[in-house]
Amino acid sequence: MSPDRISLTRYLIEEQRAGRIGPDLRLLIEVVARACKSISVAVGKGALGGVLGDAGTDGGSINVQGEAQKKLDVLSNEILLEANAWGGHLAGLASEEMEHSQPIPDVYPRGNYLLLFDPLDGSSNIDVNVSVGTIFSVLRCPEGVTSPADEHFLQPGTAQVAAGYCVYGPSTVLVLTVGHGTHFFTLDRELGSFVLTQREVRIPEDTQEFAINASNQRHWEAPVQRYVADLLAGKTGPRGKDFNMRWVASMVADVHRILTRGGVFMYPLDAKCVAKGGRLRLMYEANPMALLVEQAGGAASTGRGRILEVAPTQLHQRVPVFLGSKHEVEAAGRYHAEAS
Ligand code: AFP
Repeated sequence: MSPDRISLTRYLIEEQRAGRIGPDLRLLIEVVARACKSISVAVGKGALGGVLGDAGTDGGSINVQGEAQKKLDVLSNEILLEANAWGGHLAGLASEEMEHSQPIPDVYPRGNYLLLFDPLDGSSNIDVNVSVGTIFSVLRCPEGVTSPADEHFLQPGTAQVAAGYCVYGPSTVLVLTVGHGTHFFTLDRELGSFVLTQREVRIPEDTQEFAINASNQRHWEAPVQRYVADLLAGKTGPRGKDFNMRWVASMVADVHRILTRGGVFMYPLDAKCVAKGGRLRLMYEANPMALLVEQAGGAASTGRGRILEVAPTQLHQRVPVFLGSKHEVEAAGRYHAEAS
């Protein structure tokens, strides 16, 4: 590898040498990255891999979220569980695909970290060949806890020691923060290694692009109705500029676009999901994405407060999400404040 190409391994060794991460966290991130490479290969096979379509027998399989499980959801979850079991860096893990968290099996040594993940986010897009991804969040296992249970995972997003995602798109990109900036690592498929391709990503504070599932418009709360209506009013409206819209319906793809060129991503409360608290899960979707976005100079809000400061009460709880370009997220917050 030429001297100016910095691999993920070298980046993590340099972070450890600088005292910003310890050896166990370095190992954890390497193991997760290796698992993401395996998932990338499985996703990349598409129809040739025999892994498209719904999991389970003819009736399909429903996960703990009450959502249809895809074969790749199950495979990705298994890849992450197996990769992280034996290393001695983790005390336990939690997954969107598992009702409860799992302590590391007794046959292996346990470490001081907790790993939470959505093994394959955007899985409704798999069968139509649209980008999907893996999202992960790392917490410390509370002092003195040797066999962590669900309640030990219920820490606010500010407690995350690392967070990231891997987007399986035209290229496979691992996006990572260990609390010192957000960085992109692109998978070199020939060498099989992640290469640092963008250090210290910065999200523009202003944008003319928003992302929301507009089919829910009639279900939104009043402040969101007004906020989006003003975006749509464009140059002649109160915002005085035209806006563009994107909606991939894979959070990792939408967030990656925003980290790359700015924008605001919204999954607000709506009449369909208000009883559940929102659509997106706090612990392994909103929190890791919020840390990545804030580390890149953006903002991440529930509309009524900072996502990273939400005090979790349930492992799979959901929250409304507004994240991306700082000034636009703040604007959405003002519409909520005025309404209340
Ligand atoms: P799936 O993993 O079930 O496809 O859900 C993806 C997701 O959690 C998130 O990645 C998207 O932003 C959001 O749901 C899309 O929701 P809609 O399908 O309601 O647009």
